Amino acid sequence: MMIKLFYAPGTCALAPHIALEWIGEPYELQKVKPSDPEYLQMNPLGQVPAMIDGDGSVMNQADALLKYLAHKYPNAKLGDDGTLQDAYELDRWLAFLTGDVHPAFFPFFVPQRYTTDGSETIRQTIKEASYRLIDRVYQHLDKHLDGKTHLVGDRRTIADPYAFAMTRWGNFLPKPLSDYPNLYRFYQQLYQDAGVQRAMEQQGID
Ligand SMILES: N[C@@H](CCC(=O)N[C@@H](CS)C(=O)NCC(=O)O)C(=O)O
Repeated sequence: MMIKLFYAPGTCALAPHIALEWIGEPYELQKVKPSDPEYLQMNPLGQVPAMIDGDGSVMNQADALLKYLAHKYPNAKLGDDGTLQDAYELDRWLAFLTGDVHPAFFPFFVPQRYTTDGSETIRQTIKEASYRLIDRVYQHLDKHLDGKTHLVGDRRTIADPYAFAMTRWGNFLPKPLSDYPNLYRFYQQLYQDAGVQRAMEQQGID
């Protein structure tokens, strides 16, 4: 039985989706609405991505799924290179994406969860605050990517599609992505990748 990935278009589920494309083994895709009662039964967190591998139980958390895929398919060489330093570098960037970049976007995508006041003005203020958080993490990524094509080492790893999915969200912000030249170049390079293109096409996004 093959791996099945549950996704919603354009979300962080794009990261494991691209990794699956790069791995090149057959997999199944299922589009879901995270708040759908049927999906909630399967994944009570009401979040995507989720994954099932064969008869196994439901798995979630984007970075854990990415690491699982890298470990399961070592020939795809998407994990660390076996050295302690590289393992640390990969973990550090996955942690930054999960713990800093992704949460910086939450108040932008779901401002209503950050206030008990339902007024439009407050929501707008919350979004403005998220722009500052996003700017901080994007600047950090931009600086790191100076002279680099990949996030970790000189090769593609699971950190790249994760960063790509979150850089793509930059297209929805008032500040243009091109204000972060290295991040923009990273985004454009990956955008042209065949696996990235296939995953985006399957999700119906660009
Ligand atoms: N910590 C989770 C976060 C996943 C997450 O928040 N996913 C978003 C899409 S990018 C989602 O499903 N949001 C739906 C919701 O929160 O209602 C992970 O890393 O997988």
